[in-house]
Amino acid sequence: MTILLYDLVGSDAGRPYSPHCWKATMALAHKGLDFKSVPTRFLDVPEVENGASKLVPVIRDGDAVVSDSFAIALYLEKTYPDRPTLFGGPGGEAMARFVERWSQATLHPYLGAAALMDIYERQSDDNKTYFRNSREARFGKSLEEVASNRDAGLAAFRASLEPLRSTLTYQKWIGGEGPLFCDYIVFGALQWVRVMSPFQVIADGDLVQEWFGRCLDLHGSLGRRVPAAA
Ligand SMILES: N[C@@H](CCC(=O)N[C@@H](CS)C(=O)NCC(=O)O)C(=O)O
Repeated sequence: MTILLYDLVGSDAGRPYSPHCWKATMALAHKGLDFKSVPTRFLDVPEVENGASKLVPVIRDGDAVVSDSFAIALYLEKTYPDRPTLFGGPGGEAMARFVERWSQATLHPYLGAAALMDIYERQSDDNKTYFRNSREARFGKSLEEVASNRDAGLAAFRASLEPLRSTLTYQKWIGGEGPLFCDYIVFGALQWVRVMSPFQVIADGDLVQEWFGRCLDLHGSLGRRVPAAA
């Protein structure tokens, strides 16, 4: 049976962009499962599966409804153990949690701010109002103020990728010999910006950019089906 993935989009339904939804997309593709992305705008999220979650991604797999990207990956691993592994065992699960926390703490604040105005501009009018009000309440300042550090913060952001860059001198994937869910966690963060903003966060020639290109090539170049934002 086809799994449904409620996937965040802006005014262009063909441009899913949420970092967390991309993690779920790549996890489903990694498992080789048949799934269908359901384009979901911010204001649609409360209606998803009768209010199953305030956030997407949410998946429906038969009778099972699962929300939260990490919980979705764990669910897929448990439910489809004969498909390619997303974690490589319990130790891999625990380490993927570290990568998720690192990504949230180190990557998301800068990337979210860097793409903020582009994400805002790519919403329909009613979703723009929701986005501005909810984010300004969260940040305690205007969207424009949050986004204003983009250029000044770029060098520090690139430097903060050094643990990843250095890891990639030892191995091709964060997961080791092949990609695992930990790769998709970081991929999702960078894909968020690629899909919504023309701003170049990683320099050409950077090992991180090369790894990101390899991620874009995975699963029939799934990540490239959405062109980079122009
Ligand atoms: N921890 C969650 C975070 C999910 C999340 O933050 N989703 C955002 C989109 S990136 C969302 O649904 N936001 C809805 C809203 O802000 O109203 C996960 O990993 O899935």
